Amino acid sequence: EVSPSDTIQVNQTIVVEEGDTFDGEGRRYVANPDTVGDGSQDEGQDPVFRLEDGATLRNVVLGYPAADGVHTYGDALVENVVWENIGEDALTIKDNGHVTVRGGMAQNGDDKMFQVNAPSTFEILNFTAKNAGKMIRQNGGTTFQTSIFIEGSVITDMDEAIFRTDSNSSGVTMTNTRYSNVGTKWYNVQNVTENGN
Ligand code: DGU
Ligand code: CA
Ligand code: CA
Ligand code: CA
Repeated sequence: EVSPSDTIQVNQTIVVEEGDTFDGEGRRYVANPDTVGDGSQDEGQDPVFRLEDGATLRNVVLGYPAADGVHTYGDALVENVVWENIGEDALTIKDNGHVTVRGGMAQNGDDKMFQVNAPSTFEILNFTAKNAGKMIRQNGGTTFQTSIFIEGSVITDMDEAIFRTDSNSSGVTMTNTRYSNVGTKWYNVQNVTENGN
């Protein structure tokens, strides 16, 4: 049985090893601000979770402070994960891979929600994204290719954009998604496909 008091303070990044699954069973995880990160806009905070290639993270609530959120190294599945208060950012693609975020919600980010720092396919399915600077940002000045797929999601209150990139080769396909108040929506994105939004 999981009760609302099940909040776990993380003193050191939790590493989900290659091919492994971490199931939080609905528990809330918060960063120790002194050792992991205080969830401010300071760069260089540690993530709460680090997902190695082929790892799955599911049924986790990331509470305040969420430090640098979740880092992925390769293929990853992030399922039914809720960010109650985004830290420096919510999730970063740190190494090449196919990353899927399915179900769950993220809200209240001062700047970025999802940060893409490596060539990737990034699928966001049945997700709720609320109140941030931008939902997805490919690392500024980078020209690698990332292919974004957003489907069956709800996106509200982005100051700047849903997706911002500086890469001419990156693109987004958004399908059956509801959105409002998302700024420029596609900020410098050269390849956009939309269906049923
Ligand atoms: O160029 O790489 O904000 O991963 C500066 C840095 C910066 C990253 C990014 C992130 O863009 O630290 O959080
Ligand atoms: Ca950052
Ligand atoms: Ca925050
Ligand atoms: Ca970051």
